[in-house]
Amino acid sequence: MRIDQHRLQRDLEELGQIGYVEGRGVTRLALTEEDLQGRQWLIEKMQEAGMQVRVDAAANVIGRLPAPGEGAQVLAIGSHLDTVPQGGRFDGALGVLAGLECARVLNENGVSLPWDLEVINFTDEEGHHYAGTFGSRAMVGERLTEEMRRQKVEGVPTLTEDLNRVGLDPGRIGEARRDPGEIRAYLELHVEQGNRMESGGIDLAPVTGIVGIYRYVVTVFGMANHAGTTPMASRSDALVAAAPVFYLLPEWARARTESMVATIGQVTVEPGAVNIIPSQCRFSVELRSLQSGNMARIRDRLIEWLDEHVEADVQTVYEKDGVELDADLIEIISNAGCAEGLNTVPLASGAGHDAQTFAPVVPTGMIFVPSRGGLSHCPEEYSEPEWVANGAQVLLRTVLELAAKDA
Ligand code: HGY
Ligand code: MN
Ligand code: MN
Repeated sequence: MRIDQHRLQRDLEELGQIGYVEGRGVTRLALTEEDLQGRQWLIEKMQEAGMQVRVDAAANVIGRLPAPGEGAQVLAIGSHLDTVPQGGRFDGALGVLAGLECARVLNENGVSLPWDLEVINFTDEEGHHYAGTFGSRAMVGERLTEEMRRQKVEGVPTLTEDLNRVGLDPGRIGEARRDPGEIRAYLELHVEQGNRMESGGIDLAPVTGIVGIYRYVVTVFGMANHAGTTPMASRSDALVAAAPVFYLLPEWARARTESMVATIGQVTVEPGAVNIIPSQCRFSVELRSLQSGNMARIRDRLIEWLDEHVEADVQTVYEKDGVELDADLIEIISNAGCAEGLNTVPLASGAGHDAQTFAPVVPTGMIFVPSRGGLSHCPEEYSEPEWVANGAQVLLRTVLELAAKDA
């Protein structure tokens, strides 16, 4: 049984046009007009494939191929259609569309599985509203009420506002929760978003673990004053006070281990006028490592430095620990890759994924295919049709292998 790689390619290209702007890649920020268009496109494709489709209380789009008989567990295949600003057309989309393709092929071949098969598009994986992986965390029952009210940055609605806007009742978010015992396994196909596979000639990677991600917003305070009449010696310039952190943080990360990374991706200055000395400098701090201890030590070192040198406030956005993925699924995916004649090497993920949410409560497996030049979260993000087809075919094989095991 083979996936239809041309149909999958057409889907990726068609979906890739939604939110696409020449030279600026694809932008489908969670629950914006473009994301809603992508969702509607997916719902129609799922219905064409004979799936029952519903939208849950967290706005997750769930397509279902029911098993014969009642009370079966669910095998869930998922990822996300939302993107980062000016992103690519593979991050997230590949996992959802490959799941859809598997459902089609299984349905077309009249395969009856021992569980319901669900294909899920999770809401706001990328953290447009706040912390990311929102839809999957709602599905495992994380308490999200407080987070849903938080505004990440000026101009971006809260999740509460956006869920209301799309006709959902944020007060019923708890209804998105699924009992982990109901889910046999969660599988996610994703582009690697790094260059180890292409440069290493690796065709297919079972993912062994996903990094932890610790995120903070730091605000350093100074005092606004006239940029022309205030002597340098009597300034309290918030940007100048914060500046050493922009150099020190990466140095601290470099000094730790290879897998430790630290990023300051957003910096804003207030009041933000050319002729006013900044009174506030607010910046994001993101730490990632497979070992949570690494992140905790850098977090503590940063707080210590801030306490010693400046007047500052540190807000914890979230602290997600690293996870290991299911050993049995790693083996099944490895065997499926080898059976397809692919150079199959297990790898850890430096990117976060919805799989990270499920791994602690449900057997979870992830499959990587190469990213050209290791590029992602940018318009240049690309994976060859052959790589895409390999990943989808291994995903299908993994489903069939699990079905044979559970029959
Ligand atoms: O940030 C990440 O690692 C993921 O792409 N959301
Ligand atoms: Mn991403
Ligand atoms: Mn992703």
